[in-house]
Amino acid sequence: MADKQPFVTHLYTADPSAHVFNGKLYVYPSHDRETDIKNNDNGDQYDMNDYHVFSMSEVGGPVTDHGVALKAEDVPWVSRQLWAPDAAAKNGKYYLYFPARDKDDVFRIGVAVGDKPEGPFKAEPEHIKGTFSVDPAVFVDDDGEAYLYFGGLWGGQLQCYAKGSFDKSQLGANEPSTGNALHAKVAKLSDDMLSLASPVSDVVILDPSTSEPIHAEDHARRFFEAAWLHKYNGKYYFSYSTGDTHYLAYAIGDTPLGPFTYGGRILEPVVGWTTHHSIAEFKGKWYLFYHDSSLSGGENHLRSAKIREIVYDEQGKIHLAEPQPQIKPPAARLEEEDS
Ligand code: FUB
Repeated sequence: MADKQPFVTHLYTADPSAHVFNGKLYVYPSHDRETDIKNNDNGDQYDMNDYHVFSMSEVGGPVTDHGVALKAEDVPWVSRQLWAPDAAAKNGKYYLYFPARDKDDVFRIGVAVGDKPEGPFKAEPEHIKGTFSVDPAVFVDDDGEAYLYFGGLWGGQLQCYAKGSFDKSQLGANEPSTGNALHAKVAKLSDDMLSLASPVSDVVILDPSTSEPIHAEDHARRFFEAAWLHKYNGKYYFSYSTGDTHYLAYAIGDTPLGPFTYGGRILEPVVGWTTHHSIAEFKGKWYLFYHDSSLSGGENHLRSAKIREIVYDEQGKIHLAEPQPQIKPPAARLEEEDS
């Protein structure tokens, strides 16, 4: 079965966050680039230094690259690694949220403001106070209240906050192996979208069979990174990557703050280690925006964003509109190469 093709091929694009603004579909991805940095569990190979914004009037139609919307060198607090961004609109302004390492090499989340969906964006001089880790996703509810979701394990440093405050000794590939899994984080945003308006709380994902939080050893279902929140039929869907098991999964809740009950998988493993996505409705259809490394030839950090239609069944469960070609997950593929 032929797989989907990337919708951008002149650059590598990953972590695509999609939104409909003014009747057009805008995608805010990471901009992967080639470097000499060797792959490691810390994610040092993901050494991105700018963002481009893309738009399209139709899914499958021509895609406009609006050029560089923000550069690392223009953000005073950033040292390196512009990772997965997201965008939001409110009060006639557009906001680009982005994670990066600060001058102490600690991941924080920043915001930059623009007058148009495609930017350019001007970054606030400091990161958003109270934020940490990576992968911001902003959801603006129908009542205008905005929520910032974030967090990512290992290279994304979320495990360093397991006890509430930053613990440097937990940098590197560590996460609890027993007890409850670490949770993604959420906070309300202020009306001007530039600061947190509530304490940071846990995005709790419950096991439907026990109504208890998902356990740390349940790597097929626990949150790893790539938070996304969308609303369908009055319910709140929190979706995420399971990291080292390479699934995109989702959980459903009654409020934007959760708790959310695990609902299933959206996508099986793709080519490449990471999997990351967004979900948006455009012209009456729902789409999954995701990435894989097929264009760059396989197991490496150079990823390309793709789009697939999704549908909901009567129970509100998510399904791909067309089946996904099945591949072996990265660990199995690498074992085969070694033997
Ligand atoms: O693109 C860099 C990192 O890889 C993202 O922040 C993660 O979600 C993963 O996709």
